[in-house]
Amino acid sequence: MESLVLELFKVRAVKFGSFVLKSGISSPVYIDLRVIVSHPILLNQVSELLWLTANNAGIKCNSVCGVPYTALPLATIICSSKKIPMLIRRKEAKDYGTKRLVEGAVNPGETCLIIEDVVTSGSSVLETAEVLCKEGLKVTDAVVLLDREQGGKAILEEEGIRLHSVCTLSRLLDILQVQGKIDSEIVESVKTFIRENACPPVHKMINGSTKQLNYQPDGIPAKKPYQEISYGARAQLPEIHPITAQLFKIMEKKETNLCLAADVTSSKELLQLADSLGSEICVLKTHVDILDDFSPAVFKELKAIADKYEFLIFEDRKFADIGNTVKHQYEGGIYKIASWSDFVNAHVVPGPGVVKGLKEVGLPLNRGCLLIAEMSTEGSLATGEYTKTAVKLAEKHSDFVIGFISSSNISNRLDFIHMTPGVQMQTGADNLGQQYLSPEEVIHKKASDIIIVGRGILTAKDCVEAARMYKKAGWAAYLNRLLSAKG
Ligand code: S5P
Repeated sequence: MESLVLELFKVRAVKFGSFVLKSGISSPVYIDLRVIVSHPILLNQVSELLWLTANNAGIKCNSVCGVPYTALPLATIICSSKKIPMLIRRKEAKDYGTKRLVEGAVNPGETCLIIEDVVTSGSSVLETAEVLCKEGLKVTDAVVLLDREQGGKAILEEEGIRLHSVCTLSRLLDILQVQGKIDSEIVESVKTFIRENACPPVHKMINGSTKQLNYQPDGIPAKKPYQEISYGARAQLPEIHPITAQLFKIMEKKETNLCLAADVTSSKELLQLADSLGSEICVLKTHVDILDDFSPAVFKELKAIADKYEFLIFEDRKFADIGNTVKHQYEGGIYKIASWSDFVNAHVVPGPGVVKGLKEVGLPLNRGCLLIAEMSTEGSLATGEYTKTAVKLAEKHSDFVIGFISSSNISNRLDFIHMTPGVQMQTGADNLGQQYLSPEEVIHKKASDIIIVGRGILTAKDCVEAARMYKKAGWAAYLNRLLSAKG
């Protein structure tokens, strides 16, 4: 056990320090066992220990299923070396074909053992058990490499699943302290964190009705309020999307949270604007279909200007069709948006299909997408449940969705970015339903991250001067927000 723990520490699968989790909570320990796939000896050792733990507990099973994704290779090694049939749980059913949620030979009535890397609240094990049970399988036991001792064992027990762990977090801390890798102060801070963040019991019946789930998807209960940290710190969040990380870094470096809505109809004007306002902005938003003289060369040039001044390009295409159609609209046609736009946006009115379609094109290109959760216009229907559904959809697809178009902060997840249109110094409205709030209101009061400004800059006598003013106002509002958060 000691050698295993030391090895996990050495490969940085367990880290100590200050880590802001997606939920906004600051944790003194960070466990990421995904890294072990790069260490084949360790991978085999972990698989062997998981199996040994199952044997010592006298578990009998007909098949083994690893909780996706980290435990998949572990289950594969166990099944291959011990000659046991494996089952693979899909995270999402395929859109076509068999639509199966479990791959492999499912024989109803048989018992399947679940393998997991880390258990916090037990929610991932429960989700997998739920899917297996729906297929008629029995799940009585789960084996985990590391139990964080935050209540997962008791929660699973309540659902009739015994949890066996190779190692617990307190054992791991003891070993590392004895071996001189961490001091007593770290041990105490981690133990306090674990105590204070124990998960409340879950009332979810895997074989029957579902009562209310009162834990967060990442297993950390949302006890503590939203934590305010800088754009720069958010760029460093674990598992943040590369586009969001890049954007936060640009914002911090250039001290700007201004996105220019470059709503002009000539390419020449677009390029001139990009060149003269490039140093004031973090994002340039386009509506490619309002250009009278579009040509692919223009966007090559725009990309070069974006690189020169360090800003991202956001095509405000507002996709809103079935997955198959938006895929073509994003990738093809005359505009070939995916080839030049760092991120795009989509309405959620068609449901998850629109995100899945865009993702098929955008994910391999490392692009991102904002979901339109609220709109700035009078009488907008994007409110209440609609907005909440957009947030849930974003959480489910956070490998591609980077945040929201919204009038305020609608998700506590610090890795999501909020961009707000309808911003002018002079609050009010235009004659077509657009409504305006001030940068201070949007960034400080409503805790959004980026102001999107079009006519406030474009119709000014001096666009550069106006952009500087909005940049300054947006940044001052952000500093005010950080200050108020400090108390
Ligand atoms: O709800 C919205 C969403 C967007 S993306 N309201 C908006 O106004 N927008 C866009 O923001 C709109 O398409 C336009 O490009 C920009 C606002 O422009 P302005 O001239 O009113 O500042």
